[in-house]
Amino acid sequence: KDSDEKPHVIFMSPRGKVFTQERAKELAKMPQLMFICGHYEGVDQRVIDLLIDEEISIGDYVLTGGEIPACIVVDAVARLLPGVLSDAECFEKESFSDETLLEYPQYTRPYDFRGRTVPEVLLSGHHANIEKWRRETAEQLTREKRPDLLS
Ligand code: 4G1
Repeated sequence: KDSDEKPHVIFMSPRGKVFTQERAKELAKMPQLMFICGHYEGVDQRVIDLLIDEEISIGDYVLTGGEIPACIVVDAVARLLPGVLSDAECFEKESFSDETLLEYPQYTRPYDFRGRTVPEVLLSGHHANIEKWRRETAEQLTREKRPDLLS
């Protein structure tokens, strides 16, 4: 966007609050973002004190730098901006952007892979049944693997 707008300055740091989809949505509304990252060591404390608007972390593990965390934030924010996703991706985002659920399993060709076949309902052409199968499978998968997402 217009480069004359004051950027919201983000310092990527393990000291920050952990990045979430909620934060991504808020950042997507800002006219311009700027990322500051440490590498090997941190960043001069005066830069942190005087220049940054917020600190964000992507999680608790030791890294060599904040550049990859910044790329992760950029990726999550960019896909929320108009014109970034293709029509197909956009449709998928709308039709199943529950975001509180894991994604349902995907199948492509061939029909039979090492004896494992594609679920019949997906080949039926019955779109309401396909939708129902996807929702139910996504819910079951989320309950099994990430029950924390359901609360
Ligand atoms: C103490 C992880 C240090 C790391 C505790 C997530 C990690 C930036 C991130 C570190 C960084 C923990 C992040 C650590 C990051 C200076 C340069 C900081 C790299 C640096 C859990 C090294 N999300 N890590 N320190 O990794 O920048 O954003």
